[in-house]
Amino acid sequence: MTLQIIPTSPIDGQVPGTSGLRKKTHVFQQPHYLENYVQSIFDGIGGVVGKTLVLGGDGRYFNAQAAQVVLRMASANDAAKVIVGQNALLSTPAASRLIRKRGANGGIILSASHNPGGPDGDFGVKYNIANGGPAPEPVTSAITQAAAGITQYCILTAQDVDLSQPGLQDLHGMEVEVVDPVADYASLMEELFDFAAISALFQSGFTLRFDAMHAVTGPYASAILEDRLGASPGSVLNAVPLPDFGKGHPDPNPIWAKDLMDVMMGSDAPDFGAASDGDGDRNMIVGRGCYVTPSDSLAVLAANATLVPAYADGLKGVARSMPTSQAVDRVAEAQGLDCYATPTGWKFFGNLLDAGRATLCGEESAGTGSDHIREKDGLWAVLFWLNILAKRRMSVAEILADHWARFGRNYYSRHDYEALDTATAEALINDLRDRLPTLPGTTAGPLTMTEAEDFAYDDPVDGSRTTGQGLNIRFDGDARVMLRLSGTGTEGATLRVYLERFDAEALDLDAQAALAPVAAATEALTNLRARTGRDAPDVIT
Ligand code: VG1
Ligand code: CO
Repeated sequence: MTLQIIPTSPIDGQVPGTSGLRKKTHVFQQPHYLENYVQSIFDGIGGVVGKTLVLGGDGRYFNAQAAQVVLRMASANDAAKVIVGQNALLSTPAASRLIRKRGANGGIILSASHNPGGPDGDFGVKYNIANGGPAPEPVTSAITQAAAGITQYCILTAQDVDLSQPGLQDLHGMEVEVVDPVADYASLMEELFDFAAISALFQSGFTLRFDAMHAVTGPYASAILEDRLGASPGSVLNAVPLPDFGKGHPDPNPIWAKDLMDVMMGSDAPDFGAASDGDGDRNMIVGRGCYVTPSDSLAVLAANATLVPAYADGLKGVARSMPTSQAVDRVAEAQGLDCYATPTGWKFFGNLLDAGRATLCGEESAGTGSDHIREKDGLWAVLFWLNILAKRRMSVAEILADHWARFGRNYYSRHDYEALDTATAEALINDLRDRLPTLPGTTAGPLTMTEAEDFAYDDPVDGSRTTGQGLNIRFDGDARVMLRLSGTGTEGATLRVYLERFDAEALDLDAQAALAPVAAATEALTNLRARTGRDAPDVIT
């Protein structure tokens, strides 16, 4: 084994987005690319001398090789220890849990989350801090700066570390501890939820289908839902993580989890369906004949939280990303809870959770979580729903109908325009931003605008300000649209258009029909079709 110091120079585009650095796999496989970025993480956090890190990934193509590079670099940079998931696997929530439980200084998660994997797919690297959560803005800025000025990296020449069995090993003076990726996470879930009640629900004949989408959640879902809780064998589908996710798109929404949706809308659907994404932090919830939007799911969890042992004493507060529907705000108002609206990305919830200001957090993009860790958590959301169903003994559809009857319904949908020409998409946003001050009081299509803001967030805990987080336009009649560009895509620009309208009386409309006036107003406001040359969104969720 020899220690090498390799001269290098900065590589364009090594700037983390909404959730880590995400690029095409072949970009990450270029000489020095991964090494430059890993060294920049180490340099950006003030070095790793004597530190303990957690390491794992979602099992996608290049995961295993990249994990070996991180280990050799951590050792060469004098880290004391790396705790790594067996076979270099860890779901994002399990990594967050492990960082917290072991008091590690941070962790590296190898994942491009819901983006497809494989040689032609995407790869990614995320850094999480000691609270278990995604690196906040000051840390990602320091990493970006380090990447922009990098001159060398340190790496060991060594054989691959055997990650196939749990146990301790030495890598040139650094301890490598291989751990079962599921055990700690599963025991945390058992502490939070009423496993006895959920087991009894399954014993009563309740049926479930969980689609792991060939991604990292499979082993977790099989161990918890089938082995511990007694869901019938075969309830967890696509449970073996594959490097290319079975050529699928591991994004749990009605489009990409269509197989599950078809089953759930069919005549002999099980009682409950769920899916998770590449790295296990997202969730989709669907009842028999009844899809639950992530925004509604967050509101339902908040309204029913005291049925779960961990939240039996009530919530400290709730938080949602700004584009997420305001359904949870109504629950918070009814319960006298503080409700925060943050920019998109889980990193903005960390301070609220650490400060004990919020217990539940959620994003419209199928992310829900709580203060049990510092990441969104797909399987946790599924268990939360199962706990509610076990206690209330109603169907998903009945729970939703009951919720809307109490709180009214926030019709909600997101329209994505993918792989747009970057200049076109940026110009569309910039033009609209320039016009914001003139909009209130004027009309757009069928609606009158009441407010228009370029969303900026003042963190109530550390006082930091984050600007340019999306254009938020409110209309008469309790409706709004928000527009922003994605920070996780790897091809051109993805424009996200978030549509919302509240209705206290008409609770059973088709969501797209209910939102048609908001969509028409958005088209009138942006001239989106002509500008992008697109007749319709690529993905509607
Ligand atoms: C998207 C979602 C955002 C989520 C992020 C990471 O970001 O909109 O809510 O936090 O992905 O999720 P963007 O910038 O593309 O809109 V994950 O599960 O992909 O790490
Ligand atoms: Co994810």
